[in-house]
Amino acid sequence: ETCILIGIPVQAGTGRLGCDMGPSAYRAAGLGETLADLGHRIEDRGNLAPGAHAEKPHPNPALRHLGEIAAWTETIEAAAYAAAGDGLPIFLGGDHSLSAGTMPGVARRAAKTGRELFVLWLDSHPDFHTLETSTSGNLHGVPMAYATGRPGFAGFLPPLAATVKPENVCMIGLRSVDPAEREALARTPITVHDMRAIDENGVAVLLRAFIDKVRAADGIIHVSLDVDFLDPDIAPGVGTTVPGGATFREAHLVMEMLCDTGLVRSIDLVELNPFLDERGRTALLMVDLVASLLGRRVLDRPTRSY
Ligand code: DIR
Ligand code: MN
Ligand code: MN
Ligand code: MN
Repeated sequence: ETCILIGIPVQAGTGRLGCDMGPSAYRAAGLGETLADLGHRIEDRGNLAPGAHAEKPHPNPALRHLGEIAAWTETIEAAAYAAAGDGLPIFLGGDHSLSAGTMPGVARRAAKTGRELFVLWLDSHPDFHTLETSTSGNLHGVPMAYATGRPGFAGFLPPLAATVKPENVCMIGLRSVDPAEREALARTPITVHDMRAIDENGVAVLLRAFIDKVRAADGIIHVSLDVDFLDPDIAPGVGTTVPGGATFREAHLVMEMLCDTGLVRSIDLVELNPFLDERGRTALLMVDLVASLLGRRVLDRPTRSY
């Protein structure tokens, strides 16, 4: 497998600075070397940068950096489309607004190759706001709404060449959902599993159902992993910690089950904020999770004190 690392140091989608250091932290934590040790070919394409942009006024005065995020989205979509044709891209964030580019880009590639694209969204948040409903104004709260084609983005974010089908999206780990997002999610076929669903069923049962659905459609999987999917006790390096997140074993089990499918074709690693991290422990945990996703077996995992 050729793993293509693409740094996306976007932080304009969040309320606090530091996510721009994410790609460096993943490289310093040994992501490339770790995957190479597992037998993968590594191609590091460096970091993306947004094109020139002007800020755009929008009727929602809370929105921040809409012009900048639009410029990032255009660059990211093109890079994602290209990389998905060459190997397995791993997008190193950067905040979650980058998924407004990666999901449409890999969706366009999937459409071209005739494969059905599914998205596994691992996050405490659904990021399902439209530009109208965002109250924080932080555009990391909108990528799923945009990529699934909810209205209101035309003229602000780039027109979509390909959308993600909402019935192909499965969210696991939710525990911070804004009222407007809850109402909108109830009106879509997106599969939504909150933390209670994990507690009651175990994450394996939920993920198995999703994997069965992907297999039945002969589909491929894009994984979007937000650091705040994880419990803040094990992953403090993120701007929006929410208590009660996935445990170390729940997260690794998800990755191990995904690995067994062989169907993951692209991965977002988002919201890592190295400025808030404790001596790189969150970056190292994220690297270990990707290693589990790409072939490291439980008995081979090095003992690490994070
Ligand atoms: C939050 C999203 N619902 C907002 N927060 C996120 O700002 O609209 N944090 N995505 O990671
Ligand atoms: Mn700006
Ligand atoms: Mn998110
Ligand atoms: Mn989140």
